[in-house]
Amino acid sequence: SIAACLFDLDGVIVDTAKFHYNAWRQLANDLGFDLTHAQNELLKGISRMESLEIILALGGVKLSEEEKLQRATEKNIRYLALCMQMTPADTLPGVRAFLDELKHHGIRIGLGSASKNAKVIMERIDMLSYFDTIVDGNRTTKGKPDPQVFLMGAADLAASPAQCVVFEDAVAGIQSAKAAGMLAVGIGEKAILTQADIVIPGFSDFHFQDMEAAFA
Ligand code: B16
Ligand code: MG
Repeated sequence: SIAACLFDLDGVIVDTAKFHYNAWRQLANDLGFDLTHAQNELLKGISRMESLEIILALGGVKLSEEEKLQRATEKNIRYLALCMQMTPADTLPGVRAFLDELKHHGIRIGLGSASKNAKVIMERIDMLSYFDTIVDGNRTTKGKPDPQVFLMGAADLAASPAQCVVFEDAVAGIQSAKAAGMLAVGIGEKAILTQADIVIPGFSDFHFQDMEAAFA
């Protein structure tokens, strides 16, 4: 039976992807090229420095290690400024109600995010109190699709991988969950999240009973 649920942050609990895109696009523009929406899709769930490498490769730009750090810091300052405009109302539809249902059924709740900004964002949208553990980019040494982030979450919650359900919007995140031996719910489109056990468009029409039925 299901003992714990592990949630990705960006694209599952809150839509910070649009802020990442804004800030990465500004960085690309500063370097003389543009970043398309489709290119931005490649960055979902990928760590900050890995994302920067992908963007620089797309633009055919080479930077020194020092300049990479400088640009990544600038990007993060811009990103955080955009995030600070958020309020609890920016939590994605149905998320709070679903977490309430999990609590009611005694399911333990964890966050598994690649972001180093996870805590400050969760604070901003008033979500910290729901979570029994937070695994973020400050704790992990291997990014998604490596299973580390979700295995750490399961260990924190004293749940075996097979008892965990992961909610993820990124291909790399679904791969991470499956590599961890967990059940994976994709948030988004079936055609993209092909390795997920089930795919739902969001939490508006998804309840504890639906999860139980899917994994009975
Ligand atoms: P930061 P998630 C990921 O968050 C984002 O999807 C990804 O676009 C971002 O580059 C990564 O966090 C690192 O974020 O720059 O804030 O450390 O989807 O794993 O919650
Ligand atoms: Mg995500």
